[in-house]
Amino acid sequence: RELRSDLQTAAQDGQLELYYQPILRNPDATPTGVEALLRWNHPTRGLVPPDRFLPLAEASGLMPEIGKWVVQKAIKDAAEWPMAFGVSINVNSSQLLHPEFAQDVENALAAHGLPAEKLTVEITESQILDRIEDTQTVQQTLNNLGVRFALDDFGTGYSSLSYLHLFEFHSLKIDKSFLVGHNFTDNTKGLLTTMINIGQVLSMSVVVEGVETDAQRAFLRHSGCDFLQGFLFARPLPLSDLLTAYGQSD
Ligand code: G
Ligand code: G
Ligand code: MN
Ligand code: NA
Repeated sequence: RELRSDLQTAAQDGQLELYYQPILRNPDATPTGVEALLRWNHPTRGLVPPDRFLPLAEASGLMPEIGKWVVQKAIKDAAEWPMAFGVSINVNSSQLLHPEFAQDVENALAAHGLPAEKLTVEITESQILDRIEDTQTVQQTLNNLGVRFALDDFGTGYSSLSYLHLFEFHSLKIDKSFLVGHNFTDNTKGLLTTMINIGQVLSMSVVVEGVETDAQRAFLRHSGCDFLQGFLFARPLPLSDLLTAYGQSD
């Protein structure tokens, strides 16, 4: 209703913002990149999370425009910041399958001079269920440029494993639900070990998301996972805070 019509002007009025959450190498926790996470600074409601407004954007046909803004802003920021950080963006199927998506990405990389290898596109299993061939085609086009793909929220989809040989993923992001919101049991550890092994066997970089405790970090140290992401290390940060925290060190 009201929120939906507000969204129309949000992009033009500069109300959308990208937050960046560091992704760190395991085990030394050196930050090597960030994930871009969309936020809406609503003039009266404050910060609206993407889970609230992305479904509205989708329903009202605003997703292509918002998605294009995300692509351009993330690539611009990554080209300009002084750190050697790559950037990951989240993309849903309507964005990925939009006829201009690959060209928009290529244009933005060229316009800002960001090497394609610095960009990772995160897609979830549920987002590639419907149109496998079309998705493969876009992925191929972008892979050829050097852009990387990550399978996001791994472990939560219907048939996780079939995607691993149908698509070319550079990295596997193990969903935070394996760590967040419950005890860190032997079963959880077994599941994590198994999923990490799948990524290793298939020569993918494995990222474990949702690392919140020292016990989890200690377990992951010898697990074979390549990268860590979670509140234990850093929350999603506005660009200015990211630069303050990491901009001097590199
Ligand atoms: O940042 P947070 O945990 O609130 O994000 C909630 C969900 O919104 C996550 O699943 C994340 O992937 C998704 N999301 C965040 N930013 C974007 C974006 O720019 N585009 C799309 N399509 N999804 C996003
Ligand atoms: O679906 P996707 O993996 O893109 O969603 C990423 C979301 O996970 C972000 O919105 C971010 O805020 C959230 N997130 C990142 N690290 C943690 C964490 O350690 N704990 C919790 N609860 N959420 C996290
Ligand atoms: Mn993600
Ligand atoms: Na995820």
